Amino acid sequence: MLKVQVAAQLEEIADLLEIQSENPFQPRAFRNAARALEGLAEDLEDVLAEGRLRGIPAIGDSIANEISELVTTGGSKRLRELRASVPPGILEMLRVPGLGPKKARALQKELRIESLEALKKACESGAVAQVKGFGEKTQQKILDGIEYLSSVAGRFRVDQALPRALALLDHLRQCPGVTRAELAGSLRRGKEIVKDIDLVAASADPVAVMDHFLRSPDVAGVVAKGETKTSVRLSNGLAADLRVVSRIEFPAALQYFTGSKEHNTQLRGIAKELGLKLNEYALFRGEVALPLRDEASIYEILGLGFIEPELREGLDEIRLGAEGRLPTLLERSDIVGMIHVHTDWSDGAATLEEMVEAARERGYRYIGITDHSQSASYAGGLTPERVRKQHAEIDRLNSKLAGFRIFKGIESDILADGSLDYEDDMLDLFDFVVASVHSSFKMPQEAMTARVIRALQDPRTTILGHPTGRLLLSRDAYAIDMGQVLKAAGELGVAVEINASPYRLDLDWRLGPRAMELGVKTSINPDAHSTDGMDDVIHGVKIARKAGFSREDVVNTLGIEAFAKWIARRKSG
Ligand code: DGT
Ligand code: CA
Ligand code: ZN
Repeated sequence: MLKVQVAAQLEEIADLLEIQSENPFQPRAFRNAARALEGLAEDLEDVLAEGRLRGIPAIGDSIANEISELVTTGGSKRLRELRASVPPGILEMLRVPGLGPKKARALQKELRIESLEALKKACESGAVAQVKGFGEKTQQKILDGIEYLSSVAGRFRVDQALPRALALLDHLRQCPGVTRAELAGSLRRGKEIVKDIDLVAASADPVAVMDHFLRSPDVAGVVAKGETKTSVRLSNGLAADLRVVSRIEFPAALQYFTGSKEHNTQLRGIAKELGLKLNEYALFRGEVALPLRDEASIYEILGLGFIEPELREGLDEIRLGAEGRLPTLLERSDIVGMIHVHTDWSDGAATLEEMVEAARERGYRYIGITDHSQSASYAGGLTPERVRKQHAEIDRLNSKLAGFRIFKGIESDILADGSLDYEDDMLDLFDFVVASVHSSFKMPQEAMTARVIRALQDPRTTILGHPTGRLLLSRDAYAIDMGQVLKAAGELGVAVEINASPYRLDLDWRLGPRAMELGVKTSINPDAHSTDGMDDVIHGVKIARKAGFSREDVVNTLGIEAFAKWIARRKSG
């Protein structure tokens, strides 16, 4: 069983416990254990086999037993009992943004509400507002949440899908008859939200491959099983489709099932113009299938160079390909600086030293520490005094480090009037400033746009953080005119981050071409709140590639000295 699955089951136990009882300690212990598992770098099976589970600080004896039962049997007695004692509708209610187990328990107790439908009715009749601790505002929030839930139903963030997809792929590649297996669909294209997982495999024995696929540990149910296509449902509700084709058909099938549909339609048009025919099996001239070495051969034959999967959205990639003007996309290895990192000086989980060490281990050459600024009291924002202390600590560490540098940054709140969150002489102490909106989200668009642009005009602002404030599948962007913001950023020389957290992925890739046209640079920032959070950079790189960014467009590809010069340039100008 996968780490993420075990973690999810521990979270479910925590939810169920919290619905059942007011004692906060047990649920918290399960949640901490879930987080510890997610952060585990090694294989869970190995850790378990070597009896090292109890050595993990957040995992006590009883939870360790629970975990080993989950891993070895795929379930646990505790979980089954809890599930049986809590109506399933209540668990479903927890998916409503802002409705936690505590509120769900109160609603069950006071109004006997045990399902989403009942909850919706009770909100509409005004009954929820009457419950102690709820009120009109909460009732409206719940109603909005229910509506949002139905609008995002059946969609998953990339972090909910990618690890499972890679595990399936791994499993498939272990099947003896499989010669090739790849990810296709929206996940291969690097979309931030996906509907399902698509896989394509090549084998002479599709039936054996299908059977092997069904034995993947994450498969919870079979939706359809055929000779060439099998659809399953995974333990988190996500669907996965596997197509098995012959080795000869594989390149065309991979191309077809990678999509997008719009891209494919345009590509077929190009083929037609050349007197060829493209479908999911082959590229034909007349009745003859042209020999294809791999997927890239298709694009070559069609005279398009190679169009990277991330660009295949049916925008202008085919025209660019035909004109030989496709960008050389950013690569993961181009990113050498780890920018936008929180430590336990504010709301991060790890110490400054641990974050520095983690960045070094991952091969980065510098790190930009950005804890929260003083107004962010909810996140342990730094008072001026704490800033000075942190800087002394950074100086101390920097003096010990060779070939690696810590830059002194801050994630400064953009206050409601657009000013930054410290006096100017304080701001001057930082090497760079990431300016972000964390409050007063509900401004009219014009006011929000002016507020953010005012922050960009401060010469101390280096990077605009998560520019629209969206949380994927849970909170919409605030009203803001990104066209104007990008224009200002381009003129002022402020970079706009691609926040690489899979919950954000903000700047949206769809704005990439516009940003580049306006001369806006970006920075791929994990917004890491733990050492593992640094690995979110991979999601940011995919989005940057979708946006069409090249290495030159991204500031944290610069070496130490060049980056230092880049961040200093506005202040001195
Ligand atoms: P998703 O699943 O909504 O996140 O997005 P996709 O792009 O993965 O869509 P999906 O899973 O329905 O189909 C995978 C690919 O298969 C799609 O990108 C292109 C290809 N495909 C599926 N149906 C059609 C179709 O009706 N026409 C064409 N041209 N291609 C299709
Ligand atoms: Ca798909
Ligand atoms: Zn932030």
